[in-house]
Amino acid sequence: MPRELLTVSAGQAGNQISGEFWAQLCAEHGIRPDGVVDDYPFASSSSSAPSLGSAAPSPSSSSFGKQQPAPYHDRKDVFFYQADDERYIPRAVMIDLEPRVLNGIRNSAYKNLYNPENFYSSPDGGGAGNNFAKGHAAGDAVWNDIAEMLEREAEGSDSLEGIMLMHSIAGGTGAGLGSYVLERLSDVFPKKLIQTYSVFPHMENSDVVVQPYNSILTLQRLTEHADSVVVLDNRALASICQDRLHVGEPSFAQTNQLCSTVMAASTQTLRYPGYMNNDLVSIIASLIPTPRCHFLTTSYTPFTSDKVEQARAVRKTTVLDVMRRLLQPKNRLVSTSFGSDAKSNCYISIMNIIQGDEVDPTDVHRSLVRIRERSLASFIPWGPASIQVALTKQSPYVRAKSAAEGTAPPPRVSGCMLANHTGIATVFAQQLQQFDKVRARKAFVTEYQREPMFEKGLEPFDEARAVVKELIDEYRAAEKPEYVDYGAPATSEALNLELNRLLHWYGETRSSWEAGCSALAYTHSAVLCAVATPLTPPVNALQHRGFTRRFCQSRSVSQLEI
Ligand SMILES: Nc1nc2c(ncn2[C@@H]2O[C@H](COP(=O)(O)OP(=O)(O)OP(=O)(O)O)[C@@H](O)[C@H]2O)c(=O)[nH]1
Ligand SMILES: [Mg+2]
Repeated sequence: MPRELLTVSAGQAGNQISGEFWAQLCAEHGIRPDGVVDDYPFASSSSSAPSLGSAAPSPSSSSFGKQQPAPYHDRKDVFFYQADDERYIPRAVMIDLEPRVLNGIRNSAYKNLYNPENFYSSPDGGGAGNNFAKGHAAGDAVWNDIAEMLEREAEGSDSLEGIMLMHSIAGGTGAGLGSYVLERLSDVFPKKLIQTYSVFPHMENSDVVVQPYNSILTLQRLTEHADSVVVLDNRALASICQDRLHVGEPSFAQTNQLCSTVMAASTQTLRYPGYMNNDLVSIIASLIPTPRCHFLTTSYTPFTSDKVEQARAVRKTTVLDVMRRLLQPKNRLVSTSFGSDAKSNCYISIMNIIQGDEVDPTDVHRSLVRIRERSLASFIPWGPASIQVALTKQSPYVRAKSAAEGTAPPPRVSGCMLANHTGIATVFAQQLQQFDKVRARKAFVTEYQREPMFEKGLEPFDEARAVVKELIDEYRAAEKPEYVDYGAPATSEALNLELNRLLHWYGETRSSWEAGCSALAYTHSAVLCAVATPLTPPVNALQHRGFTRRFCQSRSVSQLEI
């Protein structure tokens, strides 16, 4: 059964990244900018036919209709649905309070891809002027229109699994209206997973003076209303462009291509599924131990870009090289390797998604041994340290297209790491520090006081600050063994309540949850799980504490404890 996803993008950054993301998905699923499945030259040139390994036999020319379905095993329906004329349409809703960016998408090469009913730009078109409170207030006026689009898309799906919000946290629309949408989503879709891809501002090179206010107000909502937040940090994106791709002043088009590459790779196991990690809940649940610590960092290697000349070069890639590079801070899309407490920073969890058609599982095992020997990753002291590895196929469409067009082929092996890393607290702490500076001076608050949220005073700033401070404290506490008892419910009644809250959080019933867990424990092959080891005492302690069992279980069966 397909587990579909719906994307919602808000504001300039959100919509520009969304545009790139959908272009990337089209390329990876062989869908043309008008939604028609492309006639790829798989059959005409056997030398350019993608090698898919034994699981996917080489297609015969007769088996190639327009849909080219079976041999490629791609799930277009996770993100797209088909119109009556069989064109593929993105399950995407795009909203903005000013028309410029959406008009750009409406006039782009992909103008016929999207459902025109799924664009919402505010009729008065002024934007939220970098003011969270203004964007949030606009929510009341525009919510009915947005909710109608979302409900229509949800009703048109067989089994919608989740909603992905793309936005920046520093402006007015993506931050304020995006937060409003987040707050309402959990009412309208209480059982759906809510994941966000949130652009964090470049701290030293900020183009928005009131960014700290907007960021802290948004971080509060991301903490309280999202199940998982993938942090895309503009500072890290800029330094990857500078250091790895040799671009002095990267454009948003270039940084957004990095974002879309990582976003596509992080959903690769859903779109080219194997036995495990083929729905969002299984990915999120094994990375996130407690509801609040749900901010994920990503790394990717090797970055290539058709928008950057130097990044077109091909080099030799191996599994070990990819897995080693994924642990290097310079390949992270979050700048976490700084700050006085960098030494105590550690991983709570790691999932590596390795893409390659001929990856030898023993190479993965060897790489993990090497990572352990060299102590390349330090883990939390309160649970088993393990790296989960998911192997996936590369998109055959991308390879076939590059072969047909004579352009550089995609790397033989590439990797994306999703990680829960305590260093993320440093990013929040820096935001808080900047916030405290402007808040102490009450700088620029009059613009906010004009909006309903602040008409009774500036308390909403302080409430947001308190939530972000607690989040930082919890991530820092997670670096110590005593975290197992952090905020532990005092009575068994409270523990039960907490447990039920966690169950609700995954939108699952207790029995399917338990069943899912045992299925997870005994499924092997796809992720190369080692034989399940008995739960170690710390895992039992975590379960007792009410940590999500899937998190605990996935750690006890993952490939190798390091
Ligand atoms: N990575 C990336 N960041 C962007 C992009 N566009 C804007 N930003 C960053 O996003 C923040 C500003 O948010 P925007 O998305 O422009 O603002 P908005 O949500 O449209 O809100 P208003 O225009 O104020 O109504 C700044 O930190 C920008 O540097 C983009 O295309 N990519
Ligand atoms: Mg804008």
